[in-house]
Amino acid sequence: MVLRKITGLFVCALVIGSVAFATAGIPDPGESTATMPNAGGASLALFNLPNGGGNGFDSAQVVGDGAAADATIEMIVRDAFGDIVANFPAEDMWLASTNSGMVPCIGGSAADQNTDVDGFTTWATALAAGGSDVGTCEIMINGEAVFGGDAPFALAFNSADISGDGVVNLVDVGLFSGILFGDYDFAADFFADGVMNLADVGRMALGIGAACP
Ligand SMILES: [Ca+2]
Ligand SMILES: [Ca+2]
Repeated sequence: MVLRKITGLFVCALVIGSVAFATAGIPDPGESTATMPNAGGASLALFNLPNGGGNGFDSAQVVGDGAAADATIEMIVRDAFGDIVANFPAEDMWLASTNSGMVPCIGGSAADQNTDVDGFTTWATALAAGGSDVGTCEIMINGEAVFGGDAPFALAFNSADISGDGVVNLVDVGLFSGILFGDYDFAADFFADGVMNLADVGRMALGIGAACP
């Protein structure tokens, strides 16, 4: 009788514990898996513009080398029980840079689409973002960083919006000129080959006037 009571209490505590720490259908940052299947282990860079006119993830570059690379990110969202979370909203899944140097417009680094029936989503289309960051890229779900799969990723960001205020204007041109004629800074190495030259000027010119939607 006493044993039965104790067992009952124990089961009760287990159930309450499970409810507290895990809820079916809620994405879990450890069970969800993010991968960058085509990166080949290289550190990559992605050029952004606030209006989404920067490079898609399949047009990333190897940092300091400039070689073409594919930084497309794929994710499968699962809950704490390992079950697929389908139709999870795109706006609740976003990219963040570890030093917060990459500054997305509102919703500008969200996933491409809601998770499908297999819990699958991607980051392939260009971000709407400014600023730069040479730290790692984290995948956030509901504000929690995913650590399942290969996340975080060696993906650096820069943008013709060097100042990170959501618009490319004369302030950014001034910052760009300072780097072009001064010390090297990845923040303005838009064609990420480790040197400042006409390729970077071209991307700066492409960005002038671009603003967050
Ligand atoms: Ca700016
Ligand atoms: Ca360059």
